[in-house]
Amino acid sequence: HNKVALITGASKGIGRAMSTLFAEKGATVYAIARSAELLKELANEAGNKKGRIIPAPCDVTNAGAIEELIGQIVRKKEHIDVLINNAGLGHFGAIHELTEAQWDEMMDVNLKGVFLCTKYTAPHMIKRQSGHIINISSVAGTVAFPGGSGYCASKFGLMAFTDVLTQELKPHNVKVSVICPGSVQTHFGQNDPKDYALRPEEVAYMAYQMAAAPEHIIMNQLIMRPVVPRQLQ
Ligand code: NJP
Repeated sequence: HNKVALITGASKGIGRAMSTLFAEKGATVYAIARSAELLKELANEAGNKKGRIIPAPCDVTNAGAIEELIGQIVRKKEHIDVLINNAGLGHFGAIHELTEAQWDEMMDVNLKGVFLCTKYTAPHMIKRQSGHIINISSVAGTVAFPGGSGYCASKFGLMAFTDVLTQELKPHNVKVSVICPGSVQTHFGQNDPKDYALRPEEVAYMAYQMAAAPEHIIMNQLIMRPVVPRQLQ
């Protein structure tokens, strides 16, 4: 509690569940996503929690807007304890079906958005010699599969980015972690999620465990998958 967390992709799915849980635990959450209305609703729902959710409507691919948002938070003398880079999306299909616009959107949100949020947050964490950056990657960042050319490339890229940051920020006492979930029941992707898929609250629970771990412990990487019922295997 009394911690400040920036969570991207907070309007839906995993980001929404993480924002709610962190506020329940007493954190001040800056909820970042493009849908201002959804963020407002989320903040109102969190009204009776120990912490609070502050809507921060912003597109993570917009460098100027992200720099301004993070600058504003820091100017308010808020420290940033946790940054969760969660905003992301996937387009799936054979290579000849994937459009250039879909490719660019995945690279922009899944990689450039993470770069920008991290670039403007890390200096404050380095200054305080404290902080935690948690990236939400995917099992698709550890195992490639047909139809996932762009998505897997973006998430494998995020794994490399995470690895570099872990090494760069360690001397400054800033933790860097990554969570790689399997299927989660959210708005993600084109298909209806399987009913055995992970629930967003379950990913949020694990993100909270990482962020709340004792100072001397860092959980670097978590791969979490749903247990698929035997008859479907
Ligand atoms: O997806 P969804 P998830 N700027 O679609 C936001 C990874 N993952 O919760 O801007 C700012 O319900 C969007 O908000 P809005 C996945 O790769 C998932 O499942 O208002 N925000 C919304 O809040 C991703 O990294 C599964 O439209 C932007 C959020 O992102 C993370 O989990 C499996 C934005 C997406 O909510 C969360 O995805 C897996 C932008 N430019 C990994 N663009 C899974 N669900 O199965 C989008 O392995 N957002």
